[in-house]
Amino acid sequence: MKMNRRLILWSGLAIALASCSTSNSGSTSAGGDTANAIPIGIGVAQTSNVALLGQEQVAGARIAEKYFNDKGGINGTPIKLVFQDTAGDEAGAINAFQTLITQNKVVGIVGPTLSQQAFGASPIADRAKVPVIGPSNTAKGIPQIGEFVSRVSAPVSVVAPNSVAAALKLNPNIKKVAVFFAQNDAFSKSETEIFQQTVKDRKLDLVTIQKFQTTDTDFQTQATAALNLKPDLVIISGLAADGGNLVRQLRELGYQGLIIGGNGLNTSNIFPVCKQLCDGLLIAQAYNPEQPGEVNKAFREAYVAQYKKQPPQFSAQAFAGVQVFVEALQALDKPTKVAQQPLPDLRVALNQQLLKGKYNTPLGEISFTPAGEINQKEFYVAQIKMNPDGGDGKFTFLK
Ligand code: 1QQ
Repeated sequence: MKMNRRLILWSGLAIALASCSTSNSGSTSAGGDTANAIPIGIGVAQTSNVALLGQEQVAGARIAEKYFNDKGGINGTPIKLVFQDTAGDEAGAINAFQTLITQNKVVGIVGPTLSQQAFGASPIADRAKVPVIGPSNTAKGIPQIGEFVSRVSAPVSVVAPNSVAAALKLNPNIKKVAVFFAQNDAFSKSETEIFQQTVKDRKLDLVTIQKFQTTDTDFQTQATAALNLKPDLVIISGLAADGGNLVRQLRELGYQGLIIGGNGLNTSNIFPVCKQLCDGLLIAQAYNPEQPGEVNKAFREAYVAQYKKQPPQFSAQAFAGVQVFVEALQALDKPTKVAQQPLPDLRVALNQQLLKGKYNTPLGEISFTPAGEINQKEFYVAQIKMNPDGGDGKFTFLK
C-alpha cells in the first residue's frame, strides 16, 4: 500500500525532533516551545583545531536562533538549530551532513567550516536536494558545487586583496614579498593564488613561496629560507593554529616587517598561540562590528553582553546564514505553512526562495547571484593590537 507521502515525511520530522531533545549526538539549543519548531542544521567544527574557527560560528548561530525566535520565528513557529560537529576534516563534515539530512531532517544546513570540508560534504547535500549555506567557505568554486550550495562568506578574490592595499598604505616602501601557504588545505591554496596575483598586479617582487601543512608546528626551515631573502612583507594563508605559530616563529627569528594573515587566521583564538607577537598582524574582513544596520546593532549587543568583546566575522557570517534561512522560510510560509509542506518539496522551495531574497544582515545588505554567490558591498581590514602582556588583544579596524 502506498502511504501518504506528506504524512510519512512529517511524522519522520516529528520523530527526528522528538529524538533530538533526548539524543546526545545532535545537540540542540534550549529554550522556547520547540515541539513543532522548524529544524535548521548547523554543521560546523566544534572539536579539533578547526574549532578555533568553528566555535565562533556556533556563537553567532545561537545568537541568531534566539534573536529570530524572540521576533516570532517563522510567522509564529519557532526555529530550532540542530548542531552536528563536523570536526576538522572531510569525513567529519560528511558524517555531520548525513546525520542532519537523514536523521535530523533539517530543512537546510549552515556549514561546514572549511572549504576543504565543503568540497567533500556539500555535494552530498546537493545530491539530496538540501540547501546548504556556506558560512565561511571562501575558496573559489564553492557555489559551483551545485544548485543547492550558496554562501554568505565572500570569496577570497574580493576579500584578500584589501589587506595588501592596507599594507601598502601603512608602508609604501614595500618591495619584496614572501608568501606562505598550507598546501593541504583547499582554501589556503585558493587564497594564496589571489595573494600572489595581487602582489604581481601591484608590481611587487614575490621573492619566495613557502609551503607548509596545517598540521605543522615547526616552521623554522621555511621561515629561515624566507627571511634570508629580506622580505618587507610576509603573507600567510593557513589556519589558526599553524598560522599563529608561523607568525610567532617569524617574529622570534627577528622579522620586523608587516605580516598579512589570511582568513584562516581571522580569530582572536590565535592570541594564545602568538601572544604579544600577534601584534600588528593585518587581516581583511568581510564584517565590521560598526556596521550601522539595526540587525547588526542587536547582534553586536547580544554578542558583547555574552562574550565581553566585539563580535568576530565568523560569528556574524553564521548569524547571516541562519537569517537567510529564516527570512526565506518566512516568505515561503505565507502562502502555505512550511510545517505542512512535504520536506523534500520544502527543501527545494527553500533553496529557490533564498536565492531570490535581499537580506539586511550584520554584514550589511546581501543577496545572491543565481549560482549562489554572495553579493556584498563592504569589506574592511583590521590590525591586531595586543596588550603589552600578550594575554589579550583586539582587532582594530583601519580607516
Ligand atoms: C575556508 C575559509 C576558512 C579558513 C574560514 C574558517 O575561509 O576554508 O574557505
